[in-house]
Amino acid sequence: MTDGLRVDVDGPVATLTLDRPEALNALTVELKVALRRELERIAADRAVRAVILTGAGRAFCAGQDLAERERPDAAPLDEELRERYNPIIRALRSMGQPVIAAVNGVAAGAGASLAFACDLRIAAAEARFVLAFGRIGLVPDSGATWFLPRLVGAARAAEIALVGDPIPADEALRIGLVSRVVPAGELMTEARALADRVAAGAPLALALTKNALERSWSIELDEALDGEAKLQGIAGASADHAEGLAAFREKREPRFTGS
Ligand code: T3D
Repeated sequence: MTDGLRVDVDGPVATLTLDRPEALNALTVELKVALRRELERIAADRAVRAVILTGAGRAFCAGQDLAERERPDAAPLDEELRERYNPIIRALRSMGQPVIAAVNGVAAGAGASLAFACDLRIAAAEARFVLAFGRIGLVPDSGATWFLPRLVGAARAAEIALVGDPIPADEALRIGLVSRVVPAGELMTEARALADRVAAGAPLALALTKNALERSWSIELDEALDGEAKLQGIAGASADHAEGLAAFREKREPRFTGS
């Protein structure tokens, strides 16, 4: 591991750890390339049914590595976003497996955006979110302006993005930015327990659910109803649906295969 990303696959759960603790896991080109590559690889791996994204040391991720940005050969900002950041966000949103952000510490700039783009967020009590862009004269990116209003509503999103005060974990829980806050020492155990529960679900149905939730933001109710009927047709024809019915009938846990 020289690119700053640690990948651990244990049973049906892949854990991706941003691992540059000396720079609060700030995102270098190498780390972004590795993260995109691993997300795309995992998306195609049917054996992986849930993903945990976390950070090593005291931070989740401090966003763009600012030392690298000051290098004369750094790519222009818009190019860096199009070529490196946006594909990571798209990969997180398009992969069928649910992704859990285990936010162990500060999540700043694009590091906060990464957490926002995950399907579920649980945080250590010490975690905080910092929309740090304004302090360096930039606009929120990597999906932050899209995710934030959807996660916490327009008024709070505006306050977070325009005022820029750090959001501590308890506040993040209160406004719905994270769904659980746990003591730091329990974060990974909790994240794994959550991942195991997700991984026990029917993979196709979960992927379709993730897709339907995503689409719901840009369509009217009528289209959503039609869409649900279509997706239910697909899920209903799956072997996993038959297995779910059999398990119910036989009063046992289902064993889903993803087919
Ligand atoms: O390509 C592009 O630029 C486009 C994409 C942009 C997306 C973005 O993410 S822009 C936003 C970039 N991120 C930031 O502006 C956050 C900068 N960091 C901070 O504001 C603070 O470090 C934190 C609020 C995250 C944490 O504060 P604190 O007091 O807990 O820690 P610290 O002392 O500031 O940092 C500890 C070390 O990490 C320190 O190094 P040192 O002095 O011990 O050698 C610091 O320089 C380093 N560090 C923190 N953030 C970054 C970083 N090094 C490189 N890049 C960073 N982003």
